Amino acid sequence: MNTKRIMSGIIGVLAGLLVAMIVFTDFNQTETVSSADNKTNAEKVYVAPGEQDDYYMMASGGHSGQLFVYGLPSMRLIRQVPVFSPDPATGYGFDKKSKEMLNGYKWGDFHHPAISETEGEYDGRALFASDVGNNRAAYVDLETFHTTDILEIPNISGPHCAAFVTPNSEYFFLPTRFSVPLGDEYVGLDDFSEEYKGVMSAVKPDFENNSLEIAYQVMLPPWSYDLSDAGKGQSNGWGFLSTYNTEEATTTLEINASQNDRDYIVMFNWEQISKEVEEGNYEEVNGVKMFDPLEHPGSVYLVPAPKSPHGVDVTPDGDHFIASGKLSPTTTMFSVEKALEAIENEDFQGEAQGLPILTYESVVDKEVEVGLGPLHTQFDDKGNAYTTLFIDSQVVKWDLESGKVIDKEEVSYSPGHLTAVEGDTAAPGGDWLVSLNKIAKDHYLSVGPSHPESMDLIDISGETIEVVGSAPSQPEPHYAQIINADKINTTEVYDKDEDRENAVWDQADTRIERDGDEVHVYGIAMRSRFIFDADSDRPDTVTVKEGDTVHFHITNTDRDEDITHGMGINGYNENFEIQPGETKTLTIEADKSGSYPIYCTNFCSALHQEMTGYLLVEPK
Ligand code: RUQ
Ligand code: CUA
Repeated sequence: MNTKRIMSGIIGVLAGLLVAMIVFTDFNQTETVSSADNKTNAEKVYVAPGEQDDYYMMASGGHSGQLFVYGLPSMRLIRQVPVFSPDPATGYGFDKKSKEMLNGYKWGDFHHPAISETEGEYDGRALFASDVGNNRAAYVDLETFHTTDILEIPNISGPHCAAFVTPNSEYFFLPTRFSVPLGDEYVGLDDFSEEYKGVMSAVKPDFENNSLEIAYQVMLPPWSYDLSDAGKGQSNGWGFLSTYNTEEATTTLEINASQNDRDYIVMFNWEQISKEVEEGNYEEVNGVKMFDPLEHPGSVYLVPAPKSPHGVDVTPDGDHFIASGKLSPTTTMFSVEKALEAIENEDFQGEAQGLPILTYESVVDKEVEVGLGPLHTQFDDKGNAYTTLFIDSQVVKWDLESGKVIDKEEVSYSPGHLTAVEGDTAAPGGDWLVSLNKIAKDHYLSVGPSHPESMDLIDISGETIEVVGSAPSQPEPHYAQIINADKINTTEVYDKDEDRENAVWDQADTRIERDGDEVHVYGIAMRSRFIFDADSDRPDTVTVKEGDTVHFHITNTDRDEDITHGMGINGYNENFEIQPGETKTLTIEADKSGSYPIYCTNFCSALHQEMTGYLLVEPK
């Protein structure tokens, strides 16, 4: 944007404010009306320089593999947090720890973030992520906004349904979109229905160590599992998954997976399954405890749902679950109470792949005619639901009690998910909602044949709903969660006293040690120099021999907020950042001789440009 535009933008906003002040000033009573209802749209979303947003929006970055953190209501992009893919700016995937975590993977496909919960509400401790591309789960620590653990999960194939967390973060579940033969074996597609399985994993977070482990897996029929949600309130202990391709088609799914009028919502009792697994009711597959609901019946049931349901969402009170049939004009609300009753009375209309199907009429509460292409639903604090209509390019507000549509708002265009303030918890907010749109078309300045995705900010505080802001987003916001900013407590500087390998705090302790052809550099980065060996004439130079392996263990000894240093090695294709008080290790093979400048890549002081050194590699 050029200065002229910025100026005219600012003038526009100021003019808007002025008009608003005049319009909303009641001159008779000389009192300014300041209620939120009367604010102009510009005022509602304006966060002045230096002021902070009320909410964090944590948005999945789809096939970028990363997490995007926005502030709301300003929609400013605050941070990109690398999760499943390398990130050269921060050196994620370059330094030892993150390189080991990524384990050679070049990309990930991050679909649905899940913030950890306590008693059904976000607690701001961690965010869990799932990778549809390479079957992984990640732990993002919300104190540092760093990915602290990545778990590679065997036996699964595209955990799209994930992640969804249980109300007290006992587990999060990763059901899969694709089915594959159990145990990663080759089996031809002619044997699909018998030999392929859709496996769901239960992952247990460890909040002490910021890490993850697989608790067990559940073997499900060879269908595609699409979205899921955990029960709460009276449905606590249960999970709900949507399915498609219950036809078990193995080719041209576009046609073949849309034959049946009904697919299913899978209800599974995770509390019971966890107990059964504890009692030893499992088989081991690839080192993981695999639970088979056919061998141990009574924990998995099917609920018929209209044609190819996509989203399934549990209401804040936990009394209902809502399935949106992407190929039907309705969204269907089911009663948890009726479902539990049907299970109790064995009120089944049949079975599929050995699993009992509850009688539709016994479980359905109502079918709501929301519009075309309903995908996902969120909630507010006033008993309303909000559903995206992919085909109609709208968000619809409807009343949970009566099922009546209250308002519809156009969005640009083709919304997939939507996210309201804490809108999937037991205690939703009720002021903002963001529609995460798949197509932007003409919405922003053109950048060629492919455009960014778009997000529309919707004010839901009144009776009717209104788009009041918009921002482009990077590929691809599958889902996002909005959390109250005061629930996030970040660390500003890494703890100096924590027990940490290879940290050097005292300049006198900096040194370069050689062990055969392994060289260890115990160094410091500080404003505005590198110290690799304080005793040397040139403390900022590292001299090694061609063929050596060099380990740079660097501690950033600056303990002031936001003084991050980077260390790039010119011509060696390496760069990583070290945040205040942090220690990181970078290992390189010194396989080419020559003189290579080292420089700080993160602007850190007036003498940042002077923060340099050399890596000298003597020829063999
Ligand atoms: S899905 S657009 Cu990957 Cu979340 Cu519904
Ligand atoms: Cu350190 Cu720039």
